[in-house]
Amino acid sequence: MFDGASNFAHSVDSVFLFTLIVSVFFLVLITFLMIFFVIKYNRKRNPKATNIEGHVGLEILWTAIPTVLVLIMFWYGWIGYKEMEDIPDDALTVDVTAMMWNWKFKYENGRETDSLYVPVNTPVALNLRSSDVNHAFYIPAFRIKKDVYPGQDRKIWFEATNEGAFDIACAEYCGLQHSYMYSKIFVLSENDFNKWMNQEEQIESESQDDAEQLKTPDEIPVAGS
Ligand SMILES: [Cu+2]
Repeated sequence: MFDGASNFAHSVDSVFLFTLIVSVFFLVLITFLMIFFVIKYNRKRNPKATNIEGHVGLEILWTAIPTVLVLIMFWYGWIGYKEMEDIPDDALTVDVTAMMWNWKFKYENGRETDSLYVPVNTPVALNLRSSDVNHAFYIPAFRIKKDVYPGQDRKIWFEATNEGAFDIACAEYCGLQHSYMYSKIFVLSENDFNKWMNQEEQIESESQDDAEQLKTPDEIPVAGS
């Protein structure tokens, strides 16, 4: 579960884990107290009802503790959010276009691909736009997600910390084939990335081979049939 591969993974996972632990703790505590009091104050043991007045100390305590806990959740969530909004000036920029039902990536040198290629340990900024309906750009392993709307440019950034291939998904229902709107992000070493960028023609033909291979009938997912 905690195998994130970007600079945001640690902070997002920490807030998630903290929230989960607090929630489970109170779920168990409150369930236990409920059952305990139902048994303790049942009709057989307490045939005559009594009116219990409040307890100021207790009320302050059970107001103060949850308030502090949610403020801690808010604070760390806010710090993480600020970091995500604060795009480094030297980031490599890629234009991302969402459409029914795939993603297009356009690099600074004009090159276009269906999968996203980025160098490891380098800040990458994505300009997100949609050419039709609402989508959401989502890389689960990087813990980043942002809605993409037509007519509005939005930005997101990350720094990949591990080389490898990770899923890109659309996280906003955008029509019949929404569930097939997957792509891949390939995180390469800086050297490999530069080679990839400069060896345009060779890679283009490679990716054409890939595309042709994918077109064998049994590899095409059949939608809704
Ligand atoms: Cu979509």
